[in-house]
Amino acid sequence: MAKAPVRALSEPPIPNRERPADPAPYAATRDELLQFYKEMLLIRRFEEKAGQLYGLGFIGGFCHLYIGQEAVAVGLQSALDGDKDSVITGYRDHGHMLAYGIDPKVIMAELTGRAAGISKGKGGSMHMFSTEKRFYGGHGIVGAQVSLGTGLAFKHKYSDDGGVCLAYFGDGAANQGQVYESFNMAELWKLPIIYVIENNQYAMGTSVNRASAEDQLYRRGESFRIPGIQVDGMDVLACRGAAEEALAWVRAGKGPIILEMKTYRYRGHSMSDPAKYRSREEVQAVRDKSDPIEHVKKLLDEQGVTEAELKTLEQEIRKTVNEAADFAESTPEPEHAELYTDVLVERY
Ligand SMILES: Cc1ncc(C[n+]2csc(CCOP(=O)(O)OP(=O)(O)O)c2C)c(N)n1
Ligand SMILES: [Mg+2]
Repeated sequence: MAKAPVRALSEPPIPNRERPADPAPYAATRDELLQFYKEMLLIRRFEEKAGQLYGLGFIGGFCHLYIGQEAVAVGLQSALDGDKDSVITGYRDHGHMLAYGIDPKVIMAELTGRAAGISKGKGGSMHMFSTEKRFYGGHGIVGAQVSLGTGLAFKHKYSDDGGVCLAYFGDGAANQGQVYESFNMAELWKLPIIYVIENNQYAMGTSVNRASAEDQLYRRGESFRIPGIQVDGMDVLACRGAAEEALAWVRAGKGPIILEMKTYRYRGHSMSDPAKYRSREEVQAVRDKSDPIEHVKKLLDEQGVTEAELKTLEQEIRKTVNEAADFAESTPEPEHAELYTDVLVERY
């Protein structure tokens, strides 16, 4: 009997699988580019203000800022269908909410623990939710949103609603066991989900290279036959281009896909971070060379958008953020009776 051919270990894997095409950068119109700029700048100014309010004692508990990573949420979410797709993320969630067009006032009021906050002031920074917008949190358990997101994708498939789930998680979360159980099910059942690894290079104080045997995180789905694409997460057009490719893959019924977004967190992990694990020069070099907002600013300049136009925009954004902060400081805290509501959902 003829023996099955033996492949040398050094040979590349058998190319028996279809792969997504390499994404092209999104060809944005002038107006779309302006919109990206606006949304990214809103996230940045909002987060700076949140940092200040934290320092002043208006915000309690944990608070993880998204500064530096703005292009990821804005680029990816701009490609979604707001009527049917869903989003889930971890605790670094303010930017994702803002990129979804959720009112900055109710996000800031959630941060300050007020009744008008999007989770009635009971969730805080890490547990923001808007089921109305199909934004399912806001989760403090590292990696939990990957399994929950896989459940959301199951729901999309089960009810045949045409939706896709975008499930964000970090480079640190990518080493959690439940991520791989989820990958297996998602591919087996061809669930409509895009796994977005926001590789901001650090999990608290541990760099990705110190913690990950395979640090090319887009490859993490290989043994489950889930394709992956590595994306410049500091370039909003690259992010949007990758989202288009990933959505086309998933919407065609080909199952899950992984996007590894190479990005960078400028601020500390949370509001208390000794910052001993990297140098100031490292952070400054990224700010100088790869800032996602400066990048779009240059593109806008090439499109003939003037400094004066950008200044007006900046003033509008500062006004929006200041109004959100004033609201968040002045609106009342929840009634004590609220301790007993939203604790259990009963279904009959
Ligand atoms: C299951 C679990 N383990 C540990 C923690 C503590 N913890 C909070 S954030 C974090 C780092 C996660 O890093 P990463 O996934 O890269 O996300 P990033 O903070 O960079 O956005 C850890 C270990 C936790 N919240 N949950
Ligand atoms: Mg990280």
